[in-house]
Amino acid sequence: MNKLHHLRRALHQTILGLGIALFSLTSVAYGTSLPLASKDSNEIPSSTVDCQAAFYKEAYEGAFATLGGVTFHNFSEGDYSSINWDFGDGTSSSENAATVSHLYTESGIYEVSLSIWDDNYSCYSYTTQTISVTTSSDPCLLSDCVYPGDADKNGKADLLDLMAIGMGFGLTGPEREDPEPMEWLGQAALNWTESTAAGINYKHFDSDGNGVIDYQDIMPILHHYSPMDGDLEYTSYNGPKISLDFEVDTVFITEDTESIITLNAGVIVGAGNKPMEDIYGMALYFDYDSTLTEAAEGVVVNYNDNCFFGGQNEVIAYGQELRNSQQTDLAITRLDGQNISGYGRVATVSFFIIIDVIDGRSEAAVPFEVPISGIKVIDKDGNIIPVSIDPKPANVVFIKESPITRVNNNPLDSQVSVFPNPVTDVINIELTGLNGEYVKVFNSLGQLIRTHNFDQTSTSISANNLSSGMYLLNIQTDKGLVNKRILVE
Ligand SMILES: [Ca+2]
Ligand SMILES: [Ca+2]
Repeated sequence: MNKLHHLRRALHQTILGLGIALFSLTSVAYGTSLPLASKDSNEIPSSTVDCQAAFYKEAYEGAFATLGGVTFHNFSEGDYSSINWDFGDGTSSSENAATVSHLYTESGIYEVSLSIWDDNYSCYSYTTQTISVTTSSDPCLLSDCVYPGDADKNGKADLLDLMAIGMGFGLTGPEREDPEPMEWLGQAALNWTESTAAGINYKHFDSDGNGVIDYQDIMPILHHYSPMDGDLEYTSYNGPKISLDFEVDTVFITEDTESIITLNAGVIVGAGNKPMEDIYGMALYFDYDSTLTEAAEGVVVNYNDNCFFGGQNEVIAYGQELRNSQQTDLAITRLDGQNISGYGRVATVSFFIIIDVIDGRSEAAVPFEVPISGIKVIDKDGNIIPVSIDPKPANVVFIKESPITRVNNNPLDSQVSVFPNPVTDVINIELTGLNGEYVKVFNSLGQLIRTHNFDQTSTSISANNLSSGMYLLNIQTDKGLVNKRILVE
């Protein structure tokens, strides 16, 4: 291996020195010893581990090179007696020599394979490599290039591309020539046999270029990641519903509230009367005010292992917190090529909220809203399944009780009276030694119900339109704010 490695490096330097951009010349392919898929299956031996096919390729130096000449160096090992080169352009050679030269007459990407065996078939080995032959310095003129991580070919890498990996999971095809998975540049690649319904070849799903679609292909997506975008183009009013549901709707903040609290929300997919039918993957993102969440790991997504989508080993589930973009992306996909139907909670999203930040806000009630901003649900072939979302975003309201606790310390508090409490008809507010400016009335969800102006030192607010419950009054005076709570019966 070391020798080869040095040789590869030397070759690379030679080529760079010559400034020839015809071929990438640095890869060596090793075969694995395979049971022989023989022309005559009766002759398949029990053991075939005696040889290993290997070769590397080199642009032919001199004038021949400009025409597409390649020299193949045979580095196979073991006691083999027969050999076959398939140059990928419809020609082949059985010349058993240390080097074999071949002239390609057309630009293209070719899959070159080398098979070796002996007469008894006690050894058989096969290896393959992709090579590009072009007189242009732009390899993307040869094929629609792979940008590692952009499986769906929309120009960026995000969790929609992770769904593509779920669609093609386990499929194999030609390896990419000299793949650079961590480079965001177009890489020529041979087409695979399979394409999606939308006409995207599966080679784009093999983001690391090793010839198989699997977990390793997630890394280039994350490496080149951009936040999901797009809006709700894949939603439909009648579709099964997807929602984010908080476990609480109101959090009352007192002096005893912990400095960080956890808000959990379920990602609810479908319902008993309208389940999801024949789905394979889903991706969505939701927006939130990240100034309220912890800087490190402010949002964590946990897949629900017991949900209808499948157990941990049957899916890829991934949450990507993007604090600067004030959003978290989420994707879940199956891996086995089979659609699934069902409904229920598929994941839990935990937001870690900094209470000091909420305390520092001037409002008595601080809403934390989390709208779903993008969503795409697909079946196993990549067809879109329209779903609906709740027009009203998931939300939790933080209501500060601490200012009320501090009422005793608020010198203005005794100058403001609110009565009667509880109230049925009319809320009266009277000020002593203060001039009123306005009153804001919040319900227990923290929603602003109305704003009411003062007639200098007093005002009356009808409670007839208010449903029963606790209300918070923000009473703004010329000398400061006073909060009062009142119960409407
Ligand atoms: Ca993409
Ligand atoms: Ca791969």
